[in-house]
Amino acid sequence: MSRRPRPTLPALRPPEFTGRLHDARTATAVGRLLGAAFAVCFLTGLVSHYLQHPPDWLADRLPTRPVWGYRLTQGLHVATGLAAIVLLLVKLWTVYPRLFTWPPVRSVRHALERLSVAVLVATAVFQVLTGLLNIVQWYPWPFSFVPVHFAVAWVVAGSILLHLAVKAPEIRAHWRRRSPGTLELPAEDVRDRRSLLLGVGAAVGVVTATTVGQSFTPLKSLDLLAPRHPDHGPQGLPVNRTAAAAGVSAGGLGEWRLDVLGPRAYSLTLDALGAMPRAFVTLPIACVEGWSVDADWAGVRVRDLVERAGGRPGRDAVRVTSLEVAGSYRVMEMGTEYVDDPLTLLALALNGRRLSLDHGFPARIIAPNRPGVLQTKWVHRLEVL
Ligand SMILES: Nc1nc2c(c(=O)[nH]1)N[C@H]1C(S)=C(S)[C@@H](COP(=O)(O)O)O[C@H]1N2
Ligand SMILES: [Mo]
Repeated sequence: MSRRPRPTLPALRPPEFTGRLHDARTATAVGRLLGAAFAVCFLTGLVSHYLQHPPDWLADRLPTRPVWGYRLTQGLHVATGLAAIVLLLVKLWTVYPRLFTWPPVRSVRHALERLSVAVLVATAVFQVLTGLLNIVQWYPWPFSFVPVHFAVAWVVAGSILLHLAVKAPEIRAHWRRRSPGTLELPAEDVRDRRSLLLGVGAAVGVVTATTVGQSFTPLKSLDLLAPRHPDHGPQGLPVNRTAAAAGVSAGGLGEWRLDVLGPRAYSLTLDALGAMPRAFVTLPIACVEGWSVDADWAGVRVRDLVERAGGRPGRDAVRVTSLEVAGSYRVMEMGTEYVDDPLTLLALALNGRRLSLDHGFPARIIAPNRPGVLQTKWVHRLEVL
């Protein structure tokens, strides 16, 4: 009788990955697209941030042209952010086996490199997820979205730069399919990689096509997955914050007066305001949450109101206060470029009809190249600064 071999305990070994395309060439190809999406997203995010919170030296220099500038940059911000979700998932799939490298740490340099990748992955996932939830206006966290999203953007940007520096040799070696000095990759991998990249392109295409119509209105009929449709809302325009949510009710508006404070302060009833020279403009509302649409507005030029109060358009900024009881957008300041612009109105009518309560009745601001959050509704006071 032969002796059976003694069963041995399985050695503790890291898992093996036999699937293909977890290689540096695929990581580089997907990483390039992801890097481009993040770069556009970051830069357009900065534009949005500085239009909303300009430092003092910039506040009176913000350009009011092109009128659709913010609409374009914010549309791109949300579109590239959504595309980045797809690309990030694919990129993580490509590289996840490296999570199990053995031994986990080879040197101090290796440990630092892995730590930097951990920071990059965590912040990138955090950033696209909070952005996604923000466009559906769902805030299941205890912090305030805007400052945190802004701060983490810098960490993501810094981590990407560090990652590019650390991985530069690998990226260079795999930038082209046949970079000089690299091993020839198996032929079937080349074919499958092409299929993977085509699939990624198709997925990004579908996500973009079914969401971008929320701001790129020629594609609005395809807008199936975006939270907003540019046409759906009272007077043909979506509403972000309703009068009810802002604590503004029609009942309290009987006594409404517009107060214009300045060297020659005055008050106007709605009838008196309506009797002033009227201007007609077509301008978009471009919401930071990524929807935007053009509308026809009629109202009184802010410039005229300021002049009548003894202010100097082109030299004076204006503080605008809403009837809204509380909320971050109750008070807004507008730099001299906006005040002076003939397209900046205290609007009284939208798409041919008096403003509805949800769109800011009795009066609201509409200004060119300006984030939606600063197009203050239910205005009752202008202060020349
Ligand atoms: N007073 C006040 N005005 C406001 C807001 C607000 O919360 N309070 N929301 C702003 C936002 S986020 C946007 S996108 C626009 C939308 O205008 P609409 O609801 O008329 O489309 O109004 C802006 N005006
Ligand atoms: Mo908005």
